[in-house]
Amino acid sequence: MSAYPETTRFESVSIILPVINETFSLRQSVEIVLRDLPRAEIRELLVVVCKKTTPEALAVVEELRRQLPEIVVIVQQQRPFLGGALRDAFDAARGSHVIIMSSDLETNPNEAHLLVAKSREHPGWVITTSRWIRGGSFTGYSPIKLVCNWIFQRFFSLLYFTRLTDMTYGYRIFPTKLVQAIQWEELRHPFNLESMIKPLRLGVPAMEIPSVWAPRQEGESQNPFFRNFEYFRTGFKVRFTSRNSLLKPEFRK
Ligand SMILES: Nc1nc2c(ncn2[C@@H]2O[C@H](COP(=O)(O)OP(=O)(O)OP(=O)(O)O)[C@@H](O)[C@H]2O)c(=O)[nH]1
Ligand SMILES: [Mg+2]
Repeated sequence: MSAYPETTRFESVSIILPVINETFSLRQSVEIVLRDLPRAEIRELLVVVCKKTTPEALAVVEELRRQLPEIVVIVQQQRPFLGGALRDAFDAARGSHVIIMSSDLETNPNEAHLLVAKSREHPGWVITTSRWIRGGSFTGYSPIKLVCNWIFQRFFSLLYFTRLTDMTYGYRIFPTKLVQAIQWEELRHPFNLESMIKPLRLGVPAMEIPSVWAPRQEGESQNPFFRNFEYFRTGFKVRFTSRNSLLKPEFRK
């Protein structure tokens, strides 16, 4: 049985915003979280950029850094893809907690303060969002994607004996010490699933709050549809790996 480092207090949050082609969506995401969260509780906004980030998006990132120099931290990602971006930001985070979200408005920024509110009540838990529970919804999701999503969710909840209903949706808050102790492997979008199932297998408590999903209005996704099937490989691998190997070597028993 491996013990993960526990967190007993909420102090502040590092909000991770990976950016490729978002301009007004990124600006709006930042405005909304600043409006809804007490400034003293925002440790930093970790804006993650890479070689693929467009000049228009970089201009907005730079403008935000000039306007909010004390909280905007630009992370130049070293590892590739979305999982790489989030993992690099985990390493940089200094708040007691981290939120992973998108900057394309598909993870509704109006809900970030609700994640923080639950995290204050349960600082040691992973608080995650679901579009499938009461109060959550999908608008403008293609019917085929919706059916596949439902099947994926049922499959993963059975595989992990959990009541969670939306484990592939990457919008959640974690204790920073936890994510810095886990041995992450995924570099692409299946990181969204890995970041839920590794805490689950370690025995970290988790709960969901509802989320209202709407499609992005600018730019396009970095995740072609067929790649969604790679989530199964991640799901199986993590389910049957030894629990001890889920943590970085220095945290293993
Ligand atoms: N820095 C960085 N950001 C990324 C990378 N890949 C995706 N992002 C950003 O991460 C967020 C989520 O990525 P999307 O490609 O929209 O993925 P998604 O919405 O989960 O995928 P779909 O549901 O398939 O559309 C967006 O704000 C992207 O711009 C990456 O390699 N590096
Ligand atoms: Mg998206």
